[in-house]
Amino acid sequence: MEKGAKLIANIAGLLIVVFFTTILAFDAGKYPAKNRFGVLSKVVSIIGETPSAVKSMLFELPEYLKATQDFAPPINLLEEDIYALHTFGPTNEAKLVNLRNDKVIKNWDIGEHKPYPNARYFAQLLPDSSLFAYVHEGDWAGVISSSGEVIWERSGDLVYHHSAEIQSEKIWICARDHGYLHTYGSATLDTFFINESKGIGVMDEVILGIDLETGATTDSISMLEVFERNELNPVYKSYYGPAQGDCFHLNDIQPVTFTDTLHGYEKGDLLISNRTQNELLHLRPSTLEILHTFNEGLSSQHDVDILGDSAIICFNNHSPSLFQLQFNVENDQHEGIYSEVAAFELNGDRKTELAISNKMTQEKIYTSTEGLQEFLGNGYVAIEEQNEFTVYIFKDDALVYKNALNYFGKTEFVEIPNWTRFYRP
Ligand SMILES: [Ca+2]
Repeated sequence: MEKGAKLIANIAGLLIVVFFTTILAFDAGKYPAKNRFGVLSKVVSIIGETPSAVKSMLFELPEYLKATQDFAPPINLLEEDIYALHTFGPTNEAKLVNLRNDKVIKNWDIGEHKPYPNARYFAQLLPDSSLFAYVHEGDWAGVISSSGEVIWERSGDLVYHHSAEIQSEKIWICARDHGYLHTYGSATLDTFFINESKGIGVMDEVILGIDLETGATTDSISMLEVFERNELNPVYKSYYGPAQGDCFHLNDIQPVTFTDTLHGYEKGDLLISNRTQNELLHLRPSTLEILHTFNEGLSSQHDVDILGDSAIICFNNHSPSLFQLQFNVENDQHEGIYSEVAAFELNGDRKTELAISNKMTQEKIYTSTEGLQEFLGNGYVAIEEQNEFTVYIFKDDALVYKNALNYFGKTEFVEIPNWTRFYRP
């Protein structure tokens, strides 16, 4: 091959590799970590080290942006201030905004910690107006003060993902370690034994507690250990089978805020959203005992919350299959199944449908990944429909806000929401 032709072939090859590694990076929010995809990982690593100016040329239109013109005109009938903490953006910022009037209340610079160019950040506002933040599927987490000072940060330990929930001085976060991530997605995962049955390669997950003041680990609970302690086999139990080793896939860890001896709940127990198993677990961290399970009608659920002290609720995505991509709700294949807020009694029985679920069906709200609900009091409920880039707020079951978020300076685009936190000031 002539030199010129060879050069063109090499450039074309590189572009193809860039294309596919980028696609892999966006697959369900999982990124190609070091060695995860061998040679491909090395290329991604090199791209990750290129100057930001070059990256901005390569990723001018990241997949986590959509054109504003593709959205219907927003609805905003809010009569009260509702704040949203919005985190994703090419500028690595978190912004607390007042949705009623679009006013930016506060801004934090999170810094560049993304493992791939369009990675999403997650943030939680702390009581002293500082910000806990981490990068989804990356290894950085930290607390940034209200004045922008980094109070603490940690990296290189575990990979953090999905939600994190505050329990007074600590925060619970879904995590996994680098070792498992190296082989995740591969056909040759490590084999090990659990409950004296041979598993087929299971990626462990960690229920991680972090001290919000210092960043130190307070709790590190292995899901494999939890399953072993309760004589459960994650592969056998998984609706999807081995699911490429992703047999748990934690989506949310919600601390129990009340004690109810009649139903066996103690303050400090945890509710675990265990996606691949399509169930919620009521776990006592001190004994690793699973006290209740909640699973009727659940499919790929995400955010689990407690409503008052008598109902367990969760955002039930109703995704028809584990790796099903988002598809148009108007498509015949969709069969009229939408996401909902599923509610359970404390003993695990399914409760009567909540009014909000009927509203979600009316609005045809459906997201195959992520998704959350927030009951804000005074009749307000916020819903995040991540795959459609849309945030809804209902007031006494009437839709009073529907919009895509754009606070990063490019009005032609809206950004994907990522566990947007909502507050009523
Ligand atoms: Ca939650």
